[in-house]
Amino acid sequence: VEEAPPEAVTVFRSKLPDIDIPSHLPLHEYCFARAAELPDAPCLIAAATGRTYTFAETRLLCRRAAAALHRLGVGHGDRVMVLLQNCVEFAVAFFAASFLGAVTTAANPFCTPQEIHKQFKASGAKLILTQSVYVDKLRQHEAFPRIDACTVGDDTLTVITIDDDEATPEGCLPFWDLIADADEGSVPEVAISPDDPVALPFSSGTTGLPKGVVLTHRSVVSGVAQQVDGENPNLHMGAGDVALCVLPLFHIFSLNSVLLCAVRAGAAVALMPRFEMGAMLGAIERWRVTVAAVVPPLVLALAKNPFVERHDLSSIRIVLSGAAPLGKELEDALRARLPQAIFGQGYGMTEAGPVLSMCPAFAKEPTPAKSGSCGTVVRNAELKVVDPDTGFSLGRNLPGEICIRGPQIMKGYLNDPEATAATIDVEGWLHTGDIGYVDDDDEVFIVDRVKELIKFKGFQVPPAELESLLIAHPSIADAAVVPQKDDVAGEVPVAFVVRAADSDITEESIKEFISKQVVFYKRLHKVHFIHAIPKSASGKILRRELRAKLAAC
Ligand code: 4UU
Repeated sequence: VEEAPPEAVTVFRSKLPDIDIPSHLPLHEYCFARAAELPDAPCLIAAATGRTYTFAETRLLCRRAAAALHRLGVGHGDRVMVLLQNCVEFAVAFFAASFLGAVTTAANPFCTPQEIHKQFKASGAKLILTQSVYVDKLRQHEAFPRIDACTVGDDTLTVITIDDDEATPEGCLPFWDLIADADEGSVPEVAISPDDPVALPFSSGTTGLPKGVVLTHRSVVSGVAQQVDGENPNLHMGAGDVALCVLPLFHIFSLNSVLLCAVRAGAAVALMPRFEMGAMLGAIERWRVTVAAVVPPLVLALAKNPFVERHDLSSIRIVLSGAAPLGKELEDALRARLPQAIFGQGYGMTEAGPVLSMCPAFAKEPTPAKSGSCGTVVRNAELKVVDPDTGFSLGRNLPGEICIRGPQIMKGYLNDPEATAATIDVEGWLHTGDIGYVDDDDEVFIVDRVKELIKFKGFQVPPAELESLLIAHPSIADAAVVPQKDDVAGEVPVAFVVRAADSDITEESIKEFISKQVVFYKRLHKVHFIHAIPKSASGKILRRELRAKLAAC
């Protein structure tokens, strides 16, 4: 892509002044900076049981977990895999790894053994923290190393389980026993550079298979600071606030904008292992949740579900929706139902740090945002909109590809300089693959997505992953997967398949073939048989043509 001459670039910036970001600090130090002032304030709340850990207790737990991991051989630069639903142990392990200069890669525990193994292998993790019910997945797949409770670093796999002692599967180590035995004084002094990685979420970005997204201490500290730091924070949270943590922590939205932002701001985090309407409404009421991060299907539930009327949700003052487009009607319906709350959107991307823009009405000194807008660009960052064909910068109200630059963006993709260079250009701009514009009031509107990514309820479904599974089937000659609009999920993946010569494979058997190999949200909703997949001269799938075909049928 050719770059526009610098003088022709329209750069959009936040109206909020830039702030000093203490990006020299390691993430754990930055997040727990207020723990000393608020030792007895609640930090982590297990919403189902009510078990609460204060800031002092949480920090101590994290230090103990770091000591335990250190004793097992986890050190600077090592990768720890977390395979858990939201729980106290997830948060503790994340910070524990940070204390050691180690890196957390979290995956959805509902993923299939083969999906988990791919991430495990690509990340180079030597230790997995999980729950006993998921240990079988690690045994089912022959490619995982043998589970053995020895120190990390050799060719066996160390698995820690969070269940009660008696439930610990053979060969695994019980998390809480390790904590009980650990001495927080034995955490080594680790010299952590701001450029050291701390988190390794997986994302397919604009094209291809899921890749490890290298997020450094500097990028995560900057990303959190852009939201909750400064005299007039963009996302105003503090002591006394309770943030609802129902979105999965293995996804960057919840990890960053809920857990890390809340801890940094001195707010409590109410952890729920999964989304279940009754339990969520009960938790909001019981813990007097003030800040709720949600995805569009949850907005739909809150706006339409009759149970909502039976609960006192008056404590909510902020509802932040993100991870997928939200219709204006739904937004207005939720506003009518929760009139006391400020409702708005954040626009994020795993690689972008993650927040590009955030509703300005969430700020300490709020300014209004329009229905349907994704808010304004975060401070200490630059946003531009470029013509996807020419790369030239566009002015206001003109839709184009959104690009972002700043200290919060990823360092790059793990072991993939080519994919990194295709996403972050030589001038440091990260290309999102989203089409949007900035209006006269600096508000960002997302109107389309030019990248391959499909989003099912905000979950990533990378078409390339499904296509590679499909073409591995002997009865399939070629395949392409594209999104189809869906009222509940936003989008669902559907496949176009070219049968192999003489094959009469059915739609049902293809769907089943895929379901066995992937987590529920990547399942195919429809298979269309065609004679050839439309491709460009260079062999790229013409996805736009296929999407148009879908829209027509
Ligand atoms: C239309 O979805 C995310 C991160 C979301 C996020 C994070 C912190 C939202 C608010 C917040 O505070 O990351 P990924 O990597 O899973 O998916 C990124 C893609 C975007 O490129 C865009 O296509 O998800 C889509 N997306 C949205 N689309 C994300 N947010 C929005 C949005 N409207 N508000």
